[in-house]
Amino acid sequence: MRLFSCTTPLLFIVLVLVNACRIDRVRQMFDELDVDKSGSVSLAEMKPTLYSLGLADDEIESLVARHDKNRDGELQFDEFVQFLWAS
Ligand SMILES: [Ca+2]
Ligand SMILES: [Ca+2]
Repeated sequence: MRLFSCTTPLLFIVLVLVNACRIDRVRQMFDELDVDKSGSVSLAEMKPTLYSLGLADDEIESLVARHDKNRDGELQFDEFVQFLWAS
């Protein structure tokens, strides 16, 4: 029980740091995909990367449409995070 109470705050800090690192990596990936630096990732910007993962046009368009919550045809950062979590 003592061990649990001592390690819980440490475990919490580690989990926060791990998640922060992941968000940094996701942000870096998003910024690299956002070639025109518009603040969102278009289909054209995503396709080369997703083609390299073996996805076809219809699969890419379906995936993006499913996560494009504001229906502007592009993924903003929050939509991109949801897109990655679902993939
Ligand atoms: Ca863009
Ligand atoms: Ca959008």
